[in-house]
Amino acid sequence: MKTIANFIDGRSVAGHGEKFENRYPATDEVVSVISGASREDVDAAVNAARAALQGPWGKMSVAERVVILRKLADGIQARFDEFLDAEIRDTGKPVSIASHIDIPRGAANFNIFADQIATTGTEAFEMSTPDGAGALNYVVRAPRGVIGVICPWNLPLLLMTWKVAPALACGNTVVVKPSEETPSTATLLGEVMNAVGIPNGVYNVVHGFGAGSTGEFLSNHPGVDALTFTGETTTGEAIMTAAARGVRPVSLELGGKNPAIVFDDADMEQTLEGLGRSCFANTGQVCLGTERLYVQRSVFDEVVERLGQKAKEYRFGDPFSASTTMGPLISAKHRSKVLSYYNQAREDGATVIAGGDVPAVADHDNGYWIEPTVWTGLTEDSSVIREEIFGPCTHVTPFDSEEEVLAMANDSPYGLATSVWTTNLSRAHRVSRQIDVGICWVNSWFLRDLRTPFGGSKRSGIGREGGIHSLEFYTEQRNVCVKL
Ligand code: NAD
Ligand code: 6OD
Repeated sequence: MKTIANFIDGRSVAGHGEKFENRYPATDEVVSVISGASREDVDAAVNAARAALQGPWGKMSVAERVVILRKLADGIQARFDEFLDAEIRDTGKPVSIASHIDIPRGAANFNIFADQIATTGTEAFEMSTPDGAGALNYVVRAPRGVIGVICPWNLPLLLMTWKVAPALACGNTVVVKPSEETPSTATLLGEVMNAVGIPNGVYNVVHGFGAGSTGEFLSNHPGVDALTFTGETTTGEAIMTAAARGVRPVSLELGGKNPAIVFDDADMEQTLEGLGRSCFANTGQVCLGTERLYVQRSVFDEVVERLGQKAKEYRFGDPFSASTTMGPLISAKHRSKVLSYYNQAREDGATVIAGGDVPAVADHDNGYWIEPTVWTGLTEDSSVIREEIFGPCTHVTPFDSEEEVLAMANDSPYGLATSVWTTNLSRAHRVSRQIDVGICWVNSWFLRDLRTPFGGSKRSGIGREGGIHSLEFYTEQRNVCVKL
């Protein structure tokens, strides 16, 4: 049995908090025991992170940090199979996904932010003064200090490094609280940090739960200078409340109930391929995934039929097998939540086009499996259409006009992402800017350029990360005014 400890000040440290087990979602077997961090352990991690700001890390030039970031990317690639194994055992996601998305992006995040910090300048303004001598204003970027990083379980390494890489690029130190469901890759990254010579205390990991536990200890810790969080909207509210104490900057990447819109002139092959991924990839556990699909009436039957067919083609099974295309959900608890919406859809009178149940999976009877599901026939006020389910399911609603579909797409408390499928270029531009979301993909989905601003509007978050936008969050800009 693997034991997982905290990573504090460059060392593996058994926690004094709650001990808990982690289960393999594909079989329900216990795969590791984690020693959670107590309040004192979190204290030690934050203190180590603060002390590291005063050590060699705080004196490094940008160029030196860039070299280290690139070594971190290489260090992940060098231990690719270990990261892959750890991520699959924690999440149950198929090897095809983890090897093409999670682990490569975990490494890429370090290279991207090495590029960003190496090439980003700051503003300068020449000004005139009454005596004619003039003055020069320029801006310097200072690290914010100790960053608290609180992460979810759906793309563990990817989403954690999405925040840790820019934080380190900017010269901060971090204390990471991974999800209790997925403690492994953050811990493994500690070994890579040591291997590439990152000074002790720059990267720390504390394990445990959220409210009343490690997450709360970290977000409330007065030694944390800024908080960055990805997870549910209600948790985001708690983190924001904690950040208010001490007036600390906070970045929130939260939940979604993302619409997709298919017009009758869409390229159907491309559209169905994209929708198959956006509705079902990672067993629907992607914050950007489509759970509300709006299809123009003349192609409604075709899209429903073909999407239903796609849902039925997924293959469940051993996540380590290349032929498995759908893994289990993260936990028994999460499956109960998703199933409650499957039941609600039936009670509300939905037509179940595909799925709707728990499949039997040979040799993996106890895994947290769920069928990819397509519904039609619900009214827009159904909780199935309004609330984030975070499972492999979508409801399809027909529409007649642009005006009507825009009203339905925007009628949500969330505003994370959308996709619009059409071959009419004018319509693509016209519609995409009218949807109140942070990201609109046209004829694609989850196509990421990491320099772009990433985040949500409404209850899907506050702030933007990515490229220069991450530097805005992870540094404080200071103006220097020099009288000439
Ligand atoms: P969650 O909010 O339950 O947990 C996220 C993290 O917060 C975990 O580490 C948890 O232990 C911690 N936490 C929970 N309560 C806390 C508290 N009171 N104080 C401090 N920490 C606390 O989310 P989850 O179930 O892990 O992830 C799924 C959710 O994340 C979905 O809503 C999904 O949409 C969202 N998500 C959003 C994005 C995005 O970029 N917008 C990306 C991925 C996931
Ligand atoms: O690609 C990213 O940078 C990102 N933050 C993806 C989020 C996916 C949500 O599940």
